[in-house]
Amino acid sequence: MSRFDEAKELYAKAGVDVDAALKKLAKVRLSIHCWQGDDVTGFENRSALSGGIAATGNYPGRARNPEELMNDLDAALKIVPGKHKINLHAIYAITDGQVERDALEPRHFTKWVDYAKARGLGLDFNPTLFSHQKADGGTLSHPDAGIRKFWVDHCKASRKIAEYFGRELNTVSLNNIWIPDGCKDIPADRLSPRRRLKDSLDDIYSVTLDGRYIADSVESKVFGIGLESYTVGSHEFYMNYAGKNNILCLLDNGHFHPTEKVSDKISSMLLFFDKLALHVTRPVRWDSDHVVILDDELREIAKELVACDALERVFIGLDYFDASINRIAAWVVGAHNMQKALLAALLMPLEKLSALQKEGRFTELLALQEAYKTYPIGTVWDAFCESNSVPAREGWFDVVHNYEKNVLLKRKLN
Ligand code: RNT
Ligand code: ZN
Repeated sequence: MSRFDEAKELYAKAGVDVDAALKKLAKVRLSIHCWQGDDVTGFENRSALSGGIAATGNYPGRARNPEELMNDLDAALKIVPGKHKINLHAIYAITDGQVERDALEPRHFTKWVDYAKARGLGLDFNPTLFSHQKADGGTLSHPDAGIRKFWVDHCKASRKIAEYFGRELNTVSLNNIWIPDGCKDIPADRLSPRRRLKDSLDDIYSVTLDGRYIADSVESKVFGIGLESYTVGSHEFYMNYAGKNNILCLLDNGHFHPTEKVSDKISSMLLFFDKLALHVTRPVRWDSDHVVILDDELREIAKELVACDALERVFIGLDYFDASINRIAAWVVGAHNMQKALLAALLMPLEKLSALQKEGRFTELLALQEAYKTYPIGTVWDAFCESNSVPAREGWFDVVHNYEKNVLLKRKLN
């Protein structure tokens, strides 16, 4: 009997159908963030990354143009099992000469649509409300009406682009708004900026688009670098805004207090919203956006999605940017870990465990949950990779290493 068959038998005894689990896993489309490929730089030739976020490190081989970024994405996608989506930011528009962000149109993204079509991928989208001189003192909550309008127009433009992606690629494209607006020190007035943000959002969402092709979300945050004391778009702000306006409230697991867990929020969100949008990252001491590893919280997030039977109701976006390691490996490690966490959850006999909880048999519940952690998940993962023509275990690393040698190290940054 093969190792895989043995593993299947073991899982069957625990009440888990491995083939059914793999089928469900194969359907999950992750939204893979393009911005890991170039440290959130984009193609605008503009100022450095701003907005209270930071990509640290100077690993060689950053993608410098659309062609390089697409090639690098291809290199990563080849070793991530399954069909996925690419998450774009407005600064990745492919234009002849500079186009201001409020003037962006679907036609500035046709090359990405061609790229996605040729590979059977979906596309998600984000307006970029940072790394721009008009974003220095705030964006959608800025005191100056002219600056607010510029960003409102940018967000309106970006929603049209997302709808275009959805229509062209026959998917629902998520358009997620995140703004950096906030204060370094104690504000005198917390209310007015939030009122202005609310008005800006009302304006942005006053345009009705086709829900078959676009979903809208707003992303909250607790603080940014240089914006430590006040964040206009806080969690309470967006939860209320999203709930009242029938859009999605995106949860980024780097955007909460260190002991506050997104995994615990998922069931509550799903009770009140049709869909849920996530940014999966790894905060180390702060919103540092380290590469996602298979840690307890990632596993718990995945377990909640599976336990709530929400795999078809969730947009799972990866969101980290590590410039200190090979960027293709960073994509692969994070995507694999998200998939492994989902697989681990799909391989748990959750109904049996829920029954134990209901019956108050908590000793058994603890013992079993711990026992399943060392079941042969790796063997099932290897089989999943092989059936998707992806090298099993760490075999993919050689592929990345060769790509680094042959492609990345030949790029000279000037
Ligand atoms: C910033 C947010 C936001 C960004 C991307 C680049 O803290 O997490 O989602 O990471 O839009
Ligand atoms: Zn995020």
